Amino acid sequence: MPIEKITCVQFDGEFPDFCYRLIMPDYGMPLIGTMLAHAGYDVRIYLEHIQPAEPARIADSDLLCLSTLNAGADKTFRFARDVRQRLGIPIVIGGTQATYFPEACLEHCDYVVLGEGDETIVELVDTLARGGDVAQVAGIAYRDGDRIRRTRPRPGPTKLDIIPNFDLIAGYRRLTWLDLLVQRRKTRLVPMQSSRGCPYHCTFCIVNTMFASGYRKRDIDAVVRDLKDKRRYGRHVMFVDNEFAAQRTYTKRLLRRLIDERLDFDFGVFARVEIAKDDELLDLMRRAGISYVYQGYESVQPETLMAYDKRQTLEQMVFAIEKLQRYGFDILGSFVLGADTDTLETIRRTVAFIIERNLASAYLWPIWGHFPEERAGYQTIIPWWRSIFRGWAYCDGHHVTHFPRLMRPSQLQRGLIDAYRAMYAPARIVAALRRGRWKDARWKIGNGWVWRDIEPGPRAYVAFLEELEDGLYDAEDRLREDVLIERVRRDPRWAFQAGNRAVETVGVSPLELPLAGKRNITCLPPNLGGA
Ligand code: B12
Ligand code: SF4
Repeated sequence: MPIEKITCVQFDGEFPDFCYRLIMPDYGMPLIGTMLAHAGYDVRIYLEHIQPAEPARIADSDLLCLSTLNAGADKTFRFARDVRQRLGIPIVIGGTQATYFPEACLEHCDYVVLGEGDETIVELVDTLARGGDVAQVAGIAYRDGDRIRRTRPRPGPTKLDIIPNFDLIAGYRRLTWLDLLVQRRKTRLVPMQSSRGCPYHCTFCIVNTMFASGYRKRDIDAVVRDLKDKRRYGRHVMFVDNEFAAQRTYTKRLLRRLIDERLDFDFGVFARVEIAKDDELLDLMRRAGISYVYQGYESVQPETLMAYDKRQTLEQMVFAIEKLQRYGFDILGSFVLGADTDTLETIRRTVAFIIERNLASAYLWPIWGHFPEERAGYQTIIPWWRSIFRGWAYCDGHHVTHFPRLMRPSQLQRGLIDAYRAMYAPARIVAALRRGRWKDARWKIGNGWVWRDIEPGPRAYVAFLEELEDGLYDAEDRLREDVLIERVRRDPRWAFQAGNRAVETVGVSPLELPLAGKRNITCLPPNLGGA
């Protein structure tokens, strides 16, 4: 089929999230668009929060490429359904949602690109354009009659040299303070990448299955060229690397180069607590312009840290916080709550820790348990019969989507709401100002503002959770799992059923997956076997 014009579209989640008042293109979609543009196609990219897709361009396209996280999936599917029905344009979906739930996507599109799509997308589109055999394209899934076929996996790229062209993004430009004010935006950030993947294997994190080819660094010249290219969009840059300093010798070389280049950026990075042991690294980070560090602390409870296989201790966390604060970094702490070892007391202790340690900001995520995460066998961190699935829109990191073992879902949900309120309370802002930490105060004001937009969703959801959990917990708020399993057997309506590649664990070849809905399970509970 002739392919000339390709339109790439990415929707936001259905509910407000922490990007709600942010202008920040994702790194993935523009990269995919750029690969296609380099291959000679006419590409336009629409990111919903920057500029919604223009109907005339959509109607004039030969192919649509969509990218979505879980939270935007329903919206993406509605759009894809509409385009298919009215215009019949072929559609490819890629990104996190597509990688883990290809069956769900293939109900609304023609091809799914699994995992890192940099090389796959060009090969797929070229193959379609010349009428070739898509079965030969590694790293995709597609419908073949009433079956879904996956082609052989494709390793992620080893060279990450391409500079994404942000000019392909409709309406994207450098914003002035006046623009931000008019659009009621908190700030704008430019994304950058210096590495992909992570050498660790935390059980709640998707990195090892999403970027399955392991930790890879980008050529330093490419990073510098990319930064110079992006300077025209602003000076606030976030490195989207999963772990910025996983190989410290490389990171130090990169930082020295950034210092030499005098690029005048303000950077933020994601980095583990180990960086605190290395003063030379911290000094270079400061001198290169890194002003804030997002650290995954995950839990203040040692058993939970062990269960997450985080490979860090509470003592290391405290050491890192003290050291990073001494160096003048703002710390954004991230915590994952609702593990089988967590109780209501864990939430209280987490909030106390955040306040006591004066973190500039913190993010509390309820476990999202439906990814097939475990290295061997793709087991989910939370078994499917303990999942709560009301729709993709709720899988956004703010709604509780599982039955915790030692507290009710509604208690966890309320605990999270109260925690955010406590963290961003006016008293905390005043306390930061009294300590002379203006930037700390600014984080709290900004995130407190966004939290006010986010809160109504999770708050309204509490009533749904209360109804759902009725009868499933004992007097001490412990989950009665046998009762839950019995109920799921009778009425699986709210249990997550869109499982896919974890079906491998029950012996179905991923190349011969039945269509979603027929045998869609993520793993088998011991006493549901064969049901
Ligand atoms: C950096 C980051 C952020 C930053 C920057 C976000 C941004 N706008 O860029 C911040 C901190 C602001 C953020 C915010 C949020 N994030 Co975030 N974030 C990440 C992180 C660490 C890296 C993302 C990244 O840029 N990777 C690098 C690029 C190159 O990879 P990529 O985007 O996946 O793209 C590749 C492939 O997916 C594929 N691909 C992607 N799209 C397409 C499209 C087509 C057609 C094709 C063929 C291929 C393809 O090819 C690309 C190149 O290989 C990921 C974790 C991860 N995935 O590793 C979480 C992650 C994406 N975030 C997550 C979440 C939940 C959020 C929030 C919703 C949290 C909240 N409630 O506020 C918000 C909102 C995000 C939004 N609206 O975009 C979740 C998503 C879960 C899910 N499956 O949906 C992740 C996976 C973390 C997690 N919990 O495990 N995030
Ligand atoms: S949580 Fe952080 S350290 Fe753990 S695997 Fe994910 S990116 Fe790596």
